Amino acid sequence: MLRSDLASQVMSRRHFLRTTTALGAASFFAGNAWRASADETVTLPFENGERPLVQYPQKRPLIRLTTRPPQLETPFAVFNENVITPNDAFFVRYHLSEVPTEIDAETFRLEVKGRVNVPLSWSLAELRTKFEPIEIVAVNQCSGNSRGFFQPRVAGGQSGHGAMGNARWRGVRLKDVLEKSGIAAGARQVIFDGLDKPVNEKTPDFIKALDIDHALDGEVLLAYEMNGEALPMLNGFPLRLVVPGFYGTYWIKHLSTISVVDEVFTGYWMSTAYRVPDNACACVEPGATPKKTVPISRFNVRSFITSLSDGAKLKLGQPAPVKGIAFDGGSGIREVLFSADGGRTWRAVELGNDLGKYSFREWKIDFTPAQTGVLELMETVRVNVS
Ligand SMILES: Nc1nc2c(c(=O)[nH]1)N[C@H]1C(S)=C(S)[C@@H](COP(=O)(O)O)O[C@H]1N2
Ligand SMILES: [Mo]
Repeated sequence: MLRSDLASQVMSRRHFLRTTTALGAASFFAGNAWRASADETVTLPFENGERPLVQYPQKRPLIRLTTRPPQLETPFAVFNENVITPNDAFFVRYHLSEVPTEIDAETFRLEVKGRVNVPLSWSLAELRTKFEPIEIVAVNQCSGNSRGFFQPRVAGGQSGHGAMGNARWRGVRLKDVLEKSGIAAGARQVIFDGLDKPVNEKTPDFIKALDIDHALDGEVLLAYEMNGEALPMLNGFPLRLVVPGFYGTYWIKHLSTISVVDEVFTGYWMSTAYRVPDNACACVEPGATPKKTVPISRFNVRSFITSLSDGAKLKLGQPAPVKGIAFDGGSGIREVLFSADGGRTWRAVELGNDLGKYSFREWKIDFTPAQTGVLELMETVRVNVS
């Protein structure tokens, strides 16, 4: 193996699916376990996983985790249907219960203030016409995605794998907007606030910060469109931050105020919540507590089998092509390997269209069960060397 190959071996945590092969049994595909039953509930495959399936404005029925604030999860079968997650199926996550339900796009303004030479405010029309429009396909994933599967269980929203989505975002560069104001000396971070509010004054407002260099890297967008349409209200209408490769917590919705500050911002949602172990894998042994933490940042590499659900029954000798998705924090997917025998043998999958290093990358592989019994399907991912 080449040295560069070794350096690129960032493997995802292996993802297991246990599948049974039986002679003559029926096949179940595409996330059957996640479908709504007649009484409008779905049961996610972990303890206390029963959830109502509820329809909100501009959304198809989604899996509801909480009511106030609304937290909705995408039914997993959606990820098998299209590499781009449709707007009406895209997950919804809020922290504060005063969520805007109506915003006048004509009078809306984005304010830019703090350590800038000229504080400015922009209408949506100005953002659309006075700046170069940029498009990027990028995954938005909540850091709590898949938490329901954690062993041991941990506190927080018990999501299945549906607190993620991949969309084509259109907007303007944060850099371009900041540069119109001019960054003043001593700037260290940029903080972002949206129009949603806490109901109780003791709850800290949801404000997030990025380092000044990150804010000026040209990749962070102020997005006004998602998949060719205005953002759905629940996904941040009329303007949201898009931070490619970074967890969704930074993707501030209904973004209304940008402030440049000369210190490291210490608000609750940066200094207490959304912190991860300060090491290369952002991980500790299950059940252990990290000694030192840092604000969460880029996605860890992940992959999913989307065409089969856990416990699916396959027919001996009958082709059951396996399909999935992989993504990471921006290195890009180089190779996905698939095993149908619990990791004893591996085959490289066929990667789908490359929609950019921040997008879901589809993959597929032919597979025909050749023996009866329980099969352990696994994938592992190699990302590009940066
Ligand atoms: N204004 C505002 N923006 C927010 C949040 C919030 O509570 N308020 N939550 C963040 C978190 S933690 C996530 S995971 C993403 C979810 O984006 P979505 O609701 O569009 O799927 O929004 C982010 N932006
Ligand atoms: Mo999140």
